[in-house]
Amino acid sequence: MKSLRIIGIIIFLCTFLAVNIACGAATSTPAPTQTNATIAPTRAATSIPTTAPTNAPTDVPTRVVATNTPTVIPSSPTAVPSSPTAMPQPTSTPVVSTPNDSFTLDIEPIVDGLRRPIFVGNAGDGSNRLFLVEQPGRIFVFENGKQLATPFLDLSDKVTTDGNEEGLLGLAFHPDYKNNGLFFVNYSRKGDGDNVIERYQVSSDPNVADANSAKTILTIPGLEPNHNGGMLAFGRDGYLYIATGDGGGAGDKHGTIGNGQSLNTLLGKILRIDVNADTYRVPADNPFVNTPNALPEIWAYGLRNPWRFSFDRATGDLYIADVGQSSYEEVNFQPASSKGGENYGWRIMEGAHCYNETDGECDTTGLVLPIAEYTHDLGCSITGGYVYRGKLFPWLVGQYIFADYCTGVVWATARDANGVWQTRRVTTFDDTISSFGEDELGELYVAGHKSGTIYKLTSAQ
Ligand SMILES: [Ca+2]
Repeated sequence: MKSLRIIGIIIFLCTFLAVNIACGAATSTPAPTQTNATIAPTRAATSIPTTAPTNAPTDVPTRVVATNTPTVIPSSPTAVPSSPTAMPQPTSTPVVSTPNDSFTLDIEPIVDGLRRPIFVGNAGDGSNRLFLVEQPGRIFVFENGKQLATPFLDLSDKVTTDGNEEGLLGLAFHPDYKNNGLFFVNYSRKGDGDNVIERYQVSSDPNVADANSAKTILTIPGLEPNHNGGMLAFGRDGYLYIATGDGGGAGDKHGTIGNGQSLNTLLGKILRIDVNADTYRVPADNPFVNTPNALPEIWAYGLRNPWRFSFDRATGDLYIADVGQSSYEEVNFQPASSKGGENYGWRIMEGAHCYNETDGECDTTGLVLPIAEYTHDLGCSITGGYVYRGKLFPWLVGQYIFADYCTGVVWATARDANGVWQTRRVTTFDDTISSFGEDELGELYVAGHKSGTIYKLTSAQ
């Protein structure tokens, strides 16, 4: 299971979720020691996997680089007070276990034969079914230990996969799905590559969605084929959170300050909207509702390609894994008490390091640094996971699990007794990890992108 892959393929794999120039960079410097958020490299670059995947991607982004700040036209949002459906509150006090180095994680395949799976989700309706998302556009139900033959939804005709990072990228079920049957998808649209957030409803068959129920909620210009973000998730406040990439290319060379730092574009952000109406609304307490020339949908900014984020189901804390440029992959944290508006730094910083230094200056005032980062000596593209709140592994409870797409290295992050974030490497998975997923009980799953396999997380001692 732990065989090695050729280092050359790392450069190739980088185009997925990461950046075109990200992975080949051999100039990464060792992580500095002044921040306790830094993960010290624990293995040399020479231990990067050395076995080539058999179906390496062939699609290369070809669209022209945009040189101007894009014009973003949201579908007539209005900042009005609203009454979102509240998520259930946690019933137990969150517990962070003490890391125990005698335990490690493993994965056990439960489904194979999928086409480039990129997400595993659940409907929160008490069925504990899993919903397996394929990048080319299909969603399958996994129930009672089996994948159902008929897709839950097939968006293949709408979704483009021209770019390696394009496709059906995100899925989230409405907090009241059990009663209203509504769910949301995020995909790259065929034709123009724009990112579309669309609402659907289940049919009279609980295992098949009504393909004709599509309602477009929000369209975000895709600019270039890479950096599309993709993640959708509902917070405990009942609002839909959306991850958007910085518009693509490399270095966020859009406009004068880049899209990540511009409050005038939806790109390079976490957005927060109220979808309890056919036309989405902007929550009145979004951080930039009253800021001139700022788009009110923005919840947090300064992000490059926050492919996967998640809420801790016990605390409501938000973890955002942001794919780096050439040197650093990072995990960002936002406590549940946050009022939003955090600037996570990109393109001023990459991880905890100055990136876009103009005339030798790097103004880091007000920027929120990551709680963990790793260099490209250890991988090429971060895949954010979840804070474990399941029952199978008491030793893992309260720890945030994430991985690297290229190397399969998996880490766990949590605060120690002094409140300092500590990150340790827990294992290495022999697959390209495109996403984690959570079932209704809080157990975790892993999507193997190239292999087409879904795994359940298991523990080994
Ligand atoms: Ca950052």
